[in-house]
Amino acid sequence: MSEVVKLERHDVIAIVTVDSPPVNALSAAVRGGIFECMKTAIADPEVKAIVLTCGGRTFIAGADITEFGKPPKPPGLAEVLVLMENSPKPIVAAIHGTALGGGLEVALACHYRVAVKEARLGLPEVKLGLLPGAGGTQRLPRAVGPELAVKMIVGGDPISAAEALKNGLIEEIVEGPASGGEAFARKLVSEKRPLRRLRDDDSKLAAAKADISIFTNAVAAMTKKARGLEAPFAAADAVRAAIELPFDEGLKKEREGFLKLVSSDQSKAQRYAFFAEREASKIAGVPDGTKPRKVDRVAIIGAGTMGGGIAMSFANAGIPVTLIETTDEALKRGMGIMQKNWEATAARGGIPADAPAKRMALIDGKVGLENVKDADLVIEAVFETMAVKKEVFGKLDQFAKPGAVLASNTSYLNIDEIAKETKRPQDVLGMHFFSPANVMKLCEIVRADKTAPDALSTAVAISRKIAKVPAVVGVCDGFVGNRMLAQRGKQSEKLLFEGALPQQVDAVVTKFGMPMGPFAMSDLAGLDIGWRSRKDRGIKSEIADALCEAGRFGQKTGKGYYKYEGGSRSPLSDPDVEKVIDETLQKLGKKRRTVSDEEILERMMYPMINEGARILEEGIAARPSDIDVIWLYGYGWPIYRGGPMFWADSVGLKHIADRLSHYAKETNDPSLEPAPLLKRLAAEGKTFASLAEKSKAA
Ligand code: 3H9
Repeated sequence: MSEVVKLERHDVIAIVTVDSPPVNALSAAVRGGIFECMKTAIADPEVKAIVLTCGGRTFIAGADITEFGKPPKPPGLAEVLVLMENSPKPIVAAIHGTALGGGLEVALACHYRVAVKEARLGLPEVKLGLLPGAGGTQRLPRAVGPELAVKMIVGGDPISAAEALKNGLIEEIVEGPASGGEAFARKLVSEKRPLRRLRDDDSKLAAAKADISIFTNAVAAMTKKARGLEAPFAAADAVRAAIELPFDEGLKKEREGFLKLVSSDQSKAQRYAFFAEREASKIAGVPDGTKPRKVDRVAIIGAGTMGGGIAMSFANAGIPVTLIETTDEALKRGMGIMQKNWEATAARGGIPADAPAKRMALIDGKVGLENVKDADLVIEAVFETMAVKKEVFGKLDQFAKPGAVLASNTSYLNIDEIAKETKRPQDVLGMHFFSPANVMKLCEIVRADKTAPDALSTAVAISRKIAKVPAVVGVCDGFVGNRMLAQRGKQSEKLLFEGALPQQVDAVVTKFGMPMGPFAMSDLAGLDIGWRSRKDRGIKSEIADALCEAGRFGQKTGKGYYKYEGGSRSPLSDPDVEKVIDETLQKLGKKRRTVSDEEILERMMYPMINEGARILEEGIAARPSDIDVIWLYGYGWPIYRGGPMFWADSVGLKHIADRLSHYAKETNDPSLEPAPLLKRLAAEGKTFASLAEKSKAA
């Protein structure tokens, strides 16, 4: 018996219950508790079978991630699992919630597994830059065959109890975990069923042993999107060892792989991102115990690209939506696009065949703003100009029910100003979704001057409910993400005037791990938008202007900074663009110089980090990790680099500050001078992470 693991005996059945909130992670205390309880139950002559189950909301959710990188404490998980697998009495894992990582590995070392129908089972270690390190890569292929094992281990996504049953990962679906586990254990005893040790059962490996392409094809399919990541490949190697080596040797290979990854920079960054994401949903400055308001129905204003994508996100989570447009025609168009999108996903097997109809049934299309009246949350996604937004919020004030949260999906406008159009500024905030809104995970939640704490926590809670990652930010032009991106945009444009080509800049940025470079991104967004806005404001950007004057508006015209052939979206370098650049520079009397890749990388990243420092100083973001979350989930920052502020710490703030000063002088751009916060941290030899430690201590 221990604080977190208890042993009870119901005549011949011993029940071992782990109860270590919040997620029963395998801390040293939990490992020790399981070890002692199992030893006692095995030694008890009255006990004929043992059930391992968990209290609280879930079965064991894995190793305790906070212990990684610290000196190991006994007993090791491997030692606990050897004791369990070698038990002469059958052990049944009874699963509810999520059996993940080390949690599923514990279950795999049991002789039998049962689960409730809502349970999910998986080995998500790759998402933390790791591989399963307690036998998962050796036992799971023996339980379900190498193809599904590769999908689960290299891909990292869990499977449902139904899929686990179909593939032999569990024996039965039960009603309640403890009662179902106990009933199953009694059946084992009365039927005198033999012990099933996965380590001794190679039957499901036979096909891949005869033809390794079964394994290699599965790996190729799962690593297609693993660019730059180490863990998926190392995890695949460990599964290969299950097929090619005896169990104990495979286990050794797995251990070596795990130890290498656990100390790698990539895994450190990915573990940081895991906690940063969770930290971001804790709102700084909101009193403990603030309860979110109830949200049973959402109204979305505007059925365009953003509004439609946001509506889909809510319907995907089963939340009813009133989708509002100004005309029947616009509404019909928006609804048609959503239906088509869902049908395409269903055709690819991404959602069940009946899901599109079910989700469409959750969306009630209406014409007229008065239809917001039943909504608990209203999200405005209309044209991005202040005048239009103000008009909409003025009307919302008349029609929305008291206490409804009123959100704007603006990507840069001032929410304080928008809130003034209502008599209830305490209910107004920003919810900035990213395009395509049904895919991108980030939601910047903009806290305005008068936003009430419970309105803010409603927006955070509902974002999590629709599987988005919320990050709370303050009011400023472009909020956190776009404000930082603007600094990169400024530099990328300047680099063209100095001698770099779009393809060179983009190659450096994508090699770093971003999904797209700034010029390919501009081509995707359309160059004409900026061109028109520059004309309105009387501003010039000679190269971009020349491209637009030549009808090169980006992907939509098949030409922009690149050319696109045969309707393809793949950018191809275009000598004509180089010509436009050369001619423009000649006109301006400028000479091209060779710009190194190193300079490009520094000028793409450091000014963004500098802006991040200003954002922290102004309190627009509460924590450096919130900025990282924004970049990870809104802009495709490579997860294995943790986020811009985390990455900056690894580069060294002094180096970054020095280089910024250098470029400020070299390019005659005082805006590149290091921000006071960056300067101070650099001078003190500190990191951005040190700020988070300080705010936690406060
Ligand atoms: C592993 O197992 C390696 C082995 O193969 C090898 C061993 C040798 N550890 O997400 P939530 C905290 S690697 C420590 O908000 P939900 C989390 O930080 C591990 N803490 O809840 C949060 O704390 P706070 C493989 C953990 O209901 C609180 O629990 N396993 C861990 O939305 C609630 O979390 C995984 O990768 C942990 N393992 O989702 C699973 N897990 O309240 C990781 C959670 O202070 N976990 N916490 O912010 C998850 O995916 C989700 O947490 C889960 C619950 C689905 C379980």
